[in-house]
Amino acid sequence: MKDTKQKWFKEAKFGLFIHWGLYSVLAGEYNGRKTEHIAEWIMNDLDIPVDEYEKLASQFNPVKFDADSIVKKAKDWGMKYIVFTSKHHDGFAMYHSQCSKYNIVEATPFKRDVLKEFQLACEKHDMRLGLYYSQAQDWHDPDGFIAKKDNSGKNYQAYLDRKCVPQLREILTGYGDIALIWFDTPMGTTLEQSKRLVSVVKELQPDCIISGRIGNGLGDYMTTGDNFIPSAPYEGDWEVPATLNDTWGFNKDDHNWKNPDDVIRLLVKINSRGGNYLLNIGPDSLGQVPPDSVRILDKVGAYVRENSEAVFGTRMLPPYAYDLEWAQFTGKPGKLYIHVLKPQKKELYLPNIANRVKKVTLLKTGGELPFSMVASCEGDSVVIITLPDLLQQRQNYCLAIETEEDSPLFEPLA
Ligand code: H79
Repeated sequence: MKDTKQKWFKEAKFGLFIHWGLYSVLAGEYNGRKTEHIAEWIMNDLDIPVDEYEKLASQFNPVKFDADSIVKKAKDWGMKYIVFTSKHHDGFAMYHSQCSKYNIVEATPFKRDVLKEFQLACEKHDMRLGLYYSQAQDWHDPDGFIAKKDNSGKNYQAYLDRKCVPQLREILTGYGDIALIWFDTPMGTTLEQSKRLVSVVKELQPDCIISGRIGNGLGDYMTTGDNFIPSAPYEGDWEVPATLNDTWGFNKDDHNWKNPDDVIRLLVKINSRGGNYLLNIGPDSLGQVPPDSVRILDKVGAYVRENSEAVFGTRMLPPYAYDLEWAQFTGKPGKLYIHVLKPQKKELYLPNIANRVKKVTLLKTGGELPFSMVASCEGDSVVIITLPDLLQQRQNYCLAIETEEDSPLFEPLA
């Protein structure tokens, strides 16, 4: 079982992933060819030569970028941490690196250290900042790994010594407290090499936690597969990285946006199973967050804000906790929250609740709802909650149940 030993991560439940880099300039299309896949992979997918891809830097001038407004939005959406791509697989540093000129300050007309701007905005808005860093794949450095290519001639150790470790030191010493390092795709990283990366991180920032994708089982918490939502709970600390459409980096042609109602359901589903939801935005070449992402997250954020007690700080519910078509459940000791996600009629029936219910309230207002506990024909106890007129046929609201016992337990459903 993974344990970050960091209370903030256990309680966070909702974070913002930001994928932003040179690939955002291409927005899914290079020389009239479109990628069919995740847009930040375009260099690899369309076999763009290094010297061609490098030229994107001279076109990268995101004058609309405003770290403060993005961090403020994340705060409004109820998110507790941000993870920003300091260097993705393409090898381009989104901060002022001293050990590679291939960085946003030295290689672009923009010349601004956007990581520094994120740091200051996060400090101002009391937001934790984590950094994605691609430790094994680097399509720019001759010794970085490249997925789907022949890597036999690579001296990965030389890459670690020359670029990866020095850059890790930079991001861990120049940008304040870093909440976590989000390593990804370990590829050929050996156990010794993973251990070295852990020691570099912990030596510089002992409280900085390390994602599961450092490889060799060393991470402080478990990261599920991209967009993988487990149906059963996991013990310990874990997180689902997820997209709002089908790409991480900006793709102008990807309009396959998730429905905000589905995103709300996914959030509370992950929370009920004990996990955090790290939800992605991919700003465009000007630094603007896609309006559809804002539209979706505004709606999700309104739900989270109104019902933050039923999201933030919730614990894993037992594996047999309800997973109903119309509702998801989250819980804390002595509290059970029913997220009502589909319109319901006058009465809600909750069978098989083992605990004795003390009180039912509408979480948003604190207003009490009448309820009764009766024995079903099968002999279990059923809680019947009467919905006021105002809630009937509504959806996306949350009811809080106070129970007598210390934790919200269910009997297994038959
Ligand atoms: O940063 C995001 C992704 O770029 C990264 N992880 C998330 C958080 C990631 N790295 N690897 N992968 C995701 C999976 C790679 C899938 C691939 Fe493909 C399938 C790579 C090669 C085949 C898709 C299809 C991308 C290129 C072709």
